[in-house]
Amino acid sequence: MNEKTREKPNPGIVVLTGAGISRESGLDTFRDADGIWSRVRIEDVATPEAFARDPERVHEFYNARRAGLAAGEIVPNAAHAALGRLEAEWPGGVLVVTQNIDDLHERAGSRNVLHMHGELLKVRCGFCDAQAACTGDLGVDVACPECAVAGGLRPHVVWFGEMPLEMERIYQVLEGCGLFLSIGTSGNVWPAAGFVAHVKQAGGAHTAELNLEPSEGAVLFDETLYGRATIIVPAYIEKILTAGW
Ligand code: BJW
Repeated sequence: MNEKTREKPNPGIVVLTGAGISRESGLDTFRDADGIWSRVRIEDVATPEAFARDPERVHEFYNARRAGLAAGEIVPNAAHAALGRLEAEWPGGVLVVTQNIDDLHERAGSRNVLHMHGELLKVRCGFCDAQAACTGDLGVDVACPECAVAGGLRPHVVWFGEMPLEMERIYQVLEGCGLFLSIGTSGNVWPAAGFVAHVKQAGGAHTAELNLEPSEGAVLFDETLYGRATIIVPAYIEKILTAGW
């Protein structure tokens, strides 16, 4: 533990996660060779323009992913469990800011989770802005459970060109944390890719990247650890809980 953390014994921990943490649970990443963007084009499924042009195509893409997640074949892995343990045992605050739209952090016991790119098991109505849980298929003929109008429901996810969720709160916790961990993200997508620089600018926290390989912003981290999330994350969390950083 460095001088800064000794002065402040129970600082908060912010953990940014990306698709790599869920890879060993059976969910595809986006930019790896076998990733989602190797099979479908971003412009066809992950922009508001794509949804306006061909909503059925976009629904089909998310319906398939939702069905997999809701069927229960996909379960949290040891990396998700380690973050649940960190929150339960660390004497300060722990916040998971995830880019993932799956619910594996919650299922592994994390309670403080912000889904900055939304949640696959929720829908949002474009007419009345209501949100609702959703485990089934969406289509253009499905009516909103709140306003009863059909045709306005969309997956509650953040597409390219849209504002990620909870940004004000995220920047606030980044500025006050003692440790910033980035796990399983390639650092290609903004604003998440800029979090490590933001933390450093704010001045205090130790920063660590845990990933299969160096991310785009790897050189910005104080510490880097490369390997499979199910191996390196539990080991790193064990170290934090016993000896700090
Ligand atoms: C393992 C592993 C194992 C594998 N163990 N690790 C030009 C320059 C800069 C920015 C822009 C630009 N033009 C446009 C922008 C902005 C744009 C952007 O970033 N574009 C870039 C592509 C250039 N961003 C946006 O539009 C965002 N909105 C925005 O910026 O609003 C304005 C704003 C500005 C400032 C403040 C606030 C607001 C919105 C982004 C929306 C992203 N949406 C998606 C899809 C929706 C959800 C879904 O369908 O699931 O979110 S895209 C996709 O990428 C998904 C992910 O959350 C996101 C990040 O991907 P992630 O998680 O990093 O996955 P991968 O696949 O990239 O990486 C996986 C990593 O895991 C790899 O490194 C592997 O090695 C590793 N790995 N197996 C450990 N077993």
